[in-house]
Amino acid sequence: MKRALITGVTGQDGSYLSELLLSEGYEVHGVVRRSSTENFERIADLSGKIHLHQADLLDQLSIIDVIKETQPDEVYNLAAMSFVPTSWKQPVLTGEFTGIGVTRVLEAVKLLGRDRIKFYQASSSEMFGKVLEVPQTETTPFYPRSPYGVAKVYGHWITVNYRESYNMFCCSGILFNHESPRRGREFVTRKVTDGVARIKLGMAKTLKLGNLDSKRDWGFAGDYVRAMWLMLQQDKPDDYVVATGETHTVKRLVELAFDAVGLKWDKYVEIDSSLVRPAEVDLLIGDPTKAKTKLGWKPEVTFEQLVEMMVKADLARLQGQSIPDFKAKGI
Ligand code: NAP
Ligand code: F7E
Repeated sequence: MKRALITGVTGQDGSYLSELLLSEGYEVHGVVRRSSTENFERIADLSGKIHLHQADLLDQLSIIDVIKETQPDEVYNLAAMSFVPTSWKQPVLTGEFTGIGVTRVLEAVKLLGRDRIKFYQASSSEMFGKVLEVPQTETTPFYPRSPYGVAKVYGHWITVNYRESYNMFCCSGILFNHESPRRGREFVTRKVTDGVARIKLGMAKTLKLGNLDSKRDWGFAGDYVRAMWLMLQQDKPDDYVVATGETHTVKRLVELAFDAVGLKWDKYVEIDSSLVRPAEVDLLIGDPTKAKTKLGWKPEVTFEQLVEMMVKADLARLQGQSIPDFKAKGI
């Protein structure tokens, strides 16, 4: 039985990846950080099926201890401060978690299993920022536009560097935006689907948003964790762009979400200039050709299906119904 260790197991991707690995017969271990209240909502269904360990990406020894204790075959480094606006408010902390934190995990892997443990780093399309090429591929130069993007560029290159310096099996997945009913409510897709459901149910009157013109390449998180796993099943480590190859504006997202409940978006949406970012990433669109040809990966859920799935899940949750089971195919 293979053993996997996931940092960031309580996050959106950590929960989907845990389900995938369990279905593939893995023993799954997850890193959780200590807090005064437990934040295990997304992995509540996995209680008793996965093993949780306290550690923190800020604390080198805790990462070494958890790898020593769990002896994983594969380490998925998903933990990060992942909300872009917060990275302008807490740039130093973001650098520590999202950037240097990667080195801490890599150092622990190097110390305890450099020839044996495969490593996945959760890199991001935010590294492309003010894009220098459209669509973006594995060879597109980076031009990050937020402290988060800058920290992810560091995480990407340190992963490549450990692969080249120590011949370690290290992969960087450059993932474009991926969403689901488990997405944090501050991210725009979930903010919109939750807001639309509240308006439909008479629990809110308006929805405040920032830049409606920015464009993103949005996919379904359940599809994207499969790409992470596939990267570590190859003979050689490499880096891959994971995206749908389609881009949509925030405005289109809003239209689709309101359409799903039969309402007209322009009656409810208000622009709040405080939500516009100091520097924006205007046009993200990824070219997933390498992931398609080398990993045999492709997205299964379309943008329209994703928005409808998220609106339905938020309506069900707010009405106290059980949330439909939106697991990815094969999970
Ligand atoms: P998420 O829902 O925000 O989850 C982040 C996880 O990191 C949470 O489990 C969080 O724990 C944990 N964490 C944060 N700081 C930590 C620390 N100091 N020590 C240990 N754990 C810590 O993010 P996600 O959407 O699942 O994304 C997973 C990864 O992929 C992140 O690295 C993100 O930057 C990257 N990424 C995401 C996307 C996307 O569109 N979703 C795209 C590209 C890359 P708590 O629950 O305790 O807060
Ligand atoms: O913003 C615009 C906003 O916060 C998307 C993270 O997972 O994906 C995510 O980062 C767009 C931006 O995600 C609001 O200006 C308009 O252009 O959902 P978001 P993000 O910043 O793209 C990348 C790939 C990651 O790696 C990150 O970890 O939507 N937008 N109005 C808004 N965004 C938010 N959050 N809230 C608004 O009201």
